[in-house]
Amino acid sequence: MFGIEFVPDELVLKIGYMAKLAEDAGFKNIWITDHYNNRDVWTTLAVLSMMTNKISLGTGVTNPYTRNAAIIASSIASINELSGGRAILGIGPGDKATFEKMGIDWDKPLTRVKESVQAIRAFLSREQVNIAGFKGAQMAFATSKIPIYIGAQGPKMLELAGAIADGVLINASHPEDFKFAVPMIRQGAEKAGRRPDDVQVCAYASFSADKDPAKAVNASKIVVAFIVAGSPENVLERHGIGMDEAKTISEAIAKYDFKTAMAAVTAKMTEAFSVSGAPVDCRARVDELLKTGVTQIVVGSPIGPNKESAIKLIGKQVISK
Ligand code: F42
Repeated sequence: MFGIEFVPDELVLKIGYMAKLAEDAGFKNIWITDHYNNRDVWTTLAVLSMMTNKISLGTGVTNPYTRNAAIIASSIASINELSGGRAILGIGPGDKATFEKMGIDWDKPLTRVKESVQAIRAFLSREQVNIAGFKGAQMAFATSKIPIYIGAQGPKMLELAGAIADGVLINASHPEDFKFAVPMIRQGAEKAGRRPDDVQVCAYASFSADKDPAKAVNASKIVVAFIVAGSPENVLERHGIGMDEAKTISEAIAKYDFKTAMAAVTAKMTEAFSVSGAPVDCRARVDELLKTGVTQIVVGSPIGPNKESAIKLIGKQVISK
């Protein structure tokens, strides 16, 4: 199954137009990112609810620091009502870098995600909520069941997702990263007495497709540069990338010198941190990912050098293959 990520960094109506293209191209799920400096995720999902008919619509991902869990429950239930039962909640600990700029203290992220998911589930079942700091709060309207997916990278967060979530969204594009992550998710599920197969595993990948493979790879470079700059040492090591190479990129990004950052992105880096190339190359990588236990491929930024034509191309030559 294929999903697609949209970053609301352009007009919400434009995203609505691309969402409809994605639905017609055969994607089953749309994930909208949540960062304070882009358009609002809930406004975007409301518009998408009206502009699409059958595709599932999710936050990919919201967090319990910038949004209170009761408000998240109310918002996702509203989207579920508006879309005719198509809502999925994606929630994660949030983005450390943006929190620092907002003056938000990233206190106990694992615990916070765990308790928030439990509270949101209780809110959606219209229970009186007395956990996670709530004192008897309760929703005034009912909703049908909404799946909850957790955005996770770290071992403990992956295990938590296996224990309590309906699915996991993992920001990675290479099979080696899933060989590391999938056993942790399964272990979390088993420890919690669940069936590991009941937890969906989504590869939230940096994806770039074009008929011209060189153009596709080139379009992925800026996204790959940011991933390399933000990756922990053990992840870089897993892919044979040196700390010195990563440092050149992160120093250039810190100076907003994106030209230097992109020039320092090597073929090894695009191979490790993106699914990019001609449709046939992308399909080959998709098949490798599916073999590791991945159940949904999320086509993430940049999608391609030209988003609209890439959505159609992926529909015809990757999804339907
Ligand atoms: N973040 C956003 O803000 N917006 C988005 O739109 C977004 C999309 C997205 C999509 C997929 C995805 O996988 C991630 C995405 N993210 C997005 C990023 C996400 O919110 C997280 O930043 C990212 O997943 C990294 O989280 P992580 O899994 O690495 O978890 C962090 C918190 C971590 O350090 N985890 C550790 C681990 O091993 O998993 C555990 C930390 C721990 O145990 N902490 C203890 C606790 O209780 O929290 C406290 C320990 C102590 O000493 O205090």
